[in-house]
Amino acid sequence: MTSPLTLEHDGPLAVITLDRPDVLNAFDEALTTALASAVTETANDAAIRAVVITGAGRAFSAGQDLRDRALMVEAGKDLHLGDELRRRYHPVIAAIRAMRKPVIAAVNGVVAGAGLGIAVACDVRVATASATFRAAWGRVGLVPDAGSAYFLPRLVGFGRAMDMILTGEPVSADEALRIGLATRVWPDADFAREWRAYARTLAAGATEAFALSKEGLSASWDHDLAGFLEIEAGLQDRAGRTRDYAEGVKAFTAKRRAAFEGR
Ligand code: T3D
Repeated sequence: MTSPLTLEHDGPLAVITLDRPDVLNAFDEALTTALASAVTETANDAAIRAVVITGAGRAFSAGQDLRDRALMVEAGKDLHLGDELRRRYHPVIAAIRAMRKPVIAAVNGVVAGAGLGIAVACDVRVATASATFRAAWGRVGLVPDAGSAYFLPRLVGFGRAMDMILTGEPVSADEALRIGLATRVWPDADFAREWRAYARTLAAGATEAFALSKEGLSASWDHDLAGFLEIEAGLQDRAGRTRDYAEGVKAFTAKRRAAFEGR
């Protein structure tokens, strides 16, 4: 059986490409299993210092494979979608958030449903100019899932997130950039080159400081200012003891570019 995704190593960068282009990279059982395993593998590989998730063809992902679900509905199966989420999607979301290296969603086309959930769980989203972001759940009678009701309002605000969810209308890449859903948009012809250059730069960065930064930003959601400032002090303590900090200050005084090892 062919794999529903590819995992490429480009030096310290790992590129996970969802690869079911005929169905816009919709998630069936095999794809969610393969994605969970690719995310875990890259998380555990110390040589990997940044991870890109993207899609083959004209979509990032159209979310859950609805053909699978239609077959189950037609067969009169008792559906337990909560269990499906717990078993197949939640481990992927948790692993992306726990990943101690930047995870970049390179949104190469349409992204919808649980595909949007995966994209908004990533640390940053970069998009091709023709990409569209769709909170498609309402149109099939579901609620936002794969963590999207958690991350989407934090990225774009409650009202904008609700508008996307209630209407299901596509949000263009330019609009996504304007509202903070994407942070960079490049023309379609340049997209593959640009996201790779961007991701390689992140992969050559101060990886441990990036991990601590991710920890700090995530913790800021759950603490008051006093509690958070204490967390910040602890994180900076740890960053200040890394080899990269020593290299960073030496490079600064020598007026040269720092050569970070990621630790
Ligand atoms: O476990 C659980 O069930 C948990 C629940 C998870 C939540 C979800 O993710 S629910 C699914 C949410 N996603 C959607 O509702 C999106 C469904 N797709 C669309 O609305 C449209 O395909 C798009 C707007 C994304 C793109 O439209 P368009 O016109 O560019 O392409 P298309 O012709 O609709 O799609 C191309 C092919 O991909 C087509 O197959 P065909 O006719 O060429 O053989 C289409 O059926 C297939 N496809 C698209 N999305 C899905 C899909 N096949 C299976 N599942 C899909 N989600």
